[in-house]
Amino acid sequence: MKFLSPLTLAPIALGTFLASLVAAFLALPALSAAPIVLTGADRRPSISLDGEWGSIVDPYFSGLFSFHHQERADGWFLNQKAKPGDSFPTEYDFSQASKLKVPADWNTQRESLLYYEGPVWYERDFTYQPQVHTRVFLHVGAANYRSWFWVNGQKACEHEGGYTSFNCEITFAVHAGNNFVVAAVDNTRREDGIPTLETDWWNYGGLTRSVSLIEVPEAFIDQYDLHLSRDEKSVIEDWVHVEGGQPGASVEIKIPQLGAKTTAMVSENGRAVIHISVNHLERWSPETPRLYKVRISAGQDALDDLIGFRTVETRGTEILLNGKPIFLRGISIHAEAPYRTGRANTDKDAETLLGWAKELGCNFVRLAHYPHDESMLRAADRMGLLVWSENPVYWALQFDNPKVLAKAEQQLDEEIGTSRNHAAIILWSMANETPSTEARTRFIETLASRARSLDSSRLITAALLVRSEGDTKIVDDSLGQALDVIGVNEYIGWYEKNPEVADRTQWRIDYQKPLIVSEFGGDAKAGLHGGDKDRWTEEYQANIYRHQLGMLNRIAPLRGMSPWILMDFRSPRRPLAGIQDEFNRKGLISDQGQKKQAFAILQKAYKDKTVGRSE
Ligand code: GCB
Repeated sequence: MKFLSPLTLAPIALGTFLASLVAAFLALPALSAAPIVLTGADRRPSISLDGEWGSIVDPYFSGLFSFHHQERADGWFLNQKAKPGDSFPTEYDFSQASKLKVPADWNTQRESLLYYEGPVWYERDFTYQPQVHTRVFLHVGAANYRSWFWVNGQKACEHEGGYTSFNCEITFAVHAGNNFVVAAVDNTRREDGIPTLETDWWNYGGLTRSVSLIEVPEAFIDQYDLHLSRDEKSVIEDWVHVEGGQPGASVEIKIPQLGAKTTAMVSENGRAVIHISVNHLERWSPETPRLYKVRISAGQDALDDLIGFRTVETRGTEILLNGKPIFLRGISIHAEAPYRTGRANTDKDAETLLGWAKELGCNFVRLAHYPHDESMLRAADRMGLLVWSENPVYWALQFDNPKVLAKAEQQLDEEIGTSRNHAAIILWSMANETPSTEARTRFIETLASRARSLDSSRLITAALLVRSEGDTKIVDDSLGQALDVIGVNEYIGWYEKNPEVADRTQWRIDYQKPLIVSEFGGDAKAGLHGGDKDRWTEEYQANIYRHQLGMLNRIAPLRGMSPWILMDFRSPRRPLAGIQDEFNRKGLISDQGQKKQAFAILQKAYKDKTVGRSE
């Protein structure tokens, strides 16, 4: 993310139209060292900017670019109001423009925007009272895909990546009284984007997650990582980073329910190393999703998080949760809102989706194909569902483009930085179904080692493609070397042959590592019935599940599965009229909540534990 250094802009007089113009001219921001990640942002007091925003659909991006495509100094971010006698026409007016709700995608809010891909402007007024010795950030839960933010006409930041939160510092731009924020959000798919041009989900655009203002003191807790040590029994470790913290300043951690407390010192790099011995800790697990209140304080700053403590590691082909082998009875989930469609983003959406996963007998969910929102992760922590968290490195990116790698690294940093304290997350997935090329392998190996250096307490995975020789499926993608857990997607019985072929399929896996079948399945329209051989019927889909379950039990290192998918989701790749109607219908549940026959089949296998070993 690019953002303006407050120092660069401090001398510019605030508030006046002229100042805004100057600022806009100077606007090409100095790149600052590292973007601020606010871990536990949802646990801080904030001023919500959710609600109705003025909006202008701008397919030619005329609000930002002149007729010769130069960046305008008088763009719509100035939020001008025409005055009598003006010597120029003002061709936009946010106060009269139609409204869009935030948080929400624009596609499902306005019929004319269902297929829209391009820029949309948003504007909202807010009153504010700056406090001394306080920094203020515009916290954006997610804006798909690129976004630009201005406050009172001054550029605050630009961001790329549609599924992670980010923070724009606006301390330099706000003043007492009435203020306004203008955002431009552009969901145009890009060849050099992550994801890239091709996906199999709807390209929901807009401010799809909440927007708020977060105030912090000059020195503040920006990131922390607190987890149970794998090496030392009953020790919670790792660090708290204090942005602007002086070396020698102290950080305090308290876990009242454990009677635990420690003080640590901030070192030169802003981090305080944490090491707390705890007694009688109840470890977080799907059966006992125990969360503890953890109070973190540093100088003037403090916040309470709710954290569960558990370990996860591998031993040979086992996955060990709290030292014990576990089988991951999972399901894949898109962030598609149940019943109403569109981007899921509320606690209720999360509880409905994860409630269905629990009803299915799951202890695990694969949150595909991008980082899901904080509500989902909090709900997984509370409900006891282990999570595979995934970045949008999906299909064929420009793996040989260093700029694309930099974007993937930035998105990974944001994903891990914001969600590293969720006990539910056990796996960081680096990619889904990427082509096996050297450039791809190098690219994803770089991401995997970055993920490990950011967080060594979790496991690294990716969903790989498999190849076939006759009736044998071979897992030998060289990317497997960089992974702790191998994920594989296969569609026997749907894209490939018929469901019965699973009965004679053998598997050759060239890695001595745990394996998760991260996708299998087939489409069925809820309520459409026929015989086992009639595609698109519930019976056909159920038959795929029956045969797949038998086959999966013959894969020796199988330690988990997350069939594709819990609920039908919108996808423009799926136009078959009367059946798909632009929904991927591989859900066990329709987008309107109707359970298909395959739901009961998987549920029975999970509840009776007839699939999977090592538990
Ligand atoms: C896949 C992809 C997933 C698709 C699914 C399908 O292999 O990973 O994103 O939606 O297949 O339905 O074809």
